[in-house]
Amino acid sequence: MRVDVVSIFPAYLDALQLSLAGKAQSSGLLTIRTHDLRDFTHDKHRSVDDTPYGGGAGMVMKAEPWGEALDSLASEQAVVVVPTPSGTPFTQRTAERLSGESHLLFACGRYEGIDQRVIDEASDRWRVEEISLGDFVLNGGEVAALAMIEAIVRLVPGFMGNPASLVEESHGDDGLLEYPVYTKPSSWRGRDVPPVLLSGNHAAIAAWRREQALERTRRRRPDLLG
Ligand code: 6GU
Repeated sequence: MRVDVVSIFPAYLDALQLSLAGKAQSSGLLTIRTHDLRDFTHDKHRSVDDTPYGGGAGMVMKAEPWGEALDSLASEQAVVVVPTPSGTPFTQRTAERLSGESHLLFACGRYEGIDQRVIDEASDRWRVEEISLGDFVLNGGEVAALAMIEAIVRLVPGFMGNPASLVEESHGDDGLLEYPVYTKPSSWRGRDVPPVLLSGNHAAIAAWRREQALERTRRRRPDLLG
């Protein structure tokens, strides 16, 4: 999989070169490249934003540098992902779907947004998805892109050292939150690990975990139970 990220703050994405994606990149499974939007400007001040037509607060990202960046970086198979709080919600299903793509291009704008014509023209040429991380506002798309890329690339076959750890996790196929987990010592500061986990009774352990997952989901995320 190839991942390109365009931003005026490409250093936000440096974390992608750490252990996680770093290893998958050396093995050739994944290529992540970051790009500075200002490298696609031609004026002396390398300007990327301007005041909004119609008035209002803040600045809007200019169409020209974005147009050149996409022309230069988007392959025919690319999915252009635009992180924005006005996008459709990012879920584990989104991550699963995008993990099957060969080329993702993240266009990170500031929160007032990118000139709509960039999105409209890109939609005529590539698959474009405007995606939100949730109902809160970040200063720009970079942190959102970082989170989405991590959620996506860990699902690329061969990426995880131990694929079994993908099987039972929150937001997996059973639609429940993850059950609580424990490790040694069996007693710590007067708190004991639930005895069933030490029983060796695998059916009882599975039943206990399912009940814990259900109870946790009922309390924290009743919306998931429908
Ligand atoms: Cl994807 N972008 C920004 N700027 N803010 C957000 C977001 C995305 N998701 C939640 N808040």
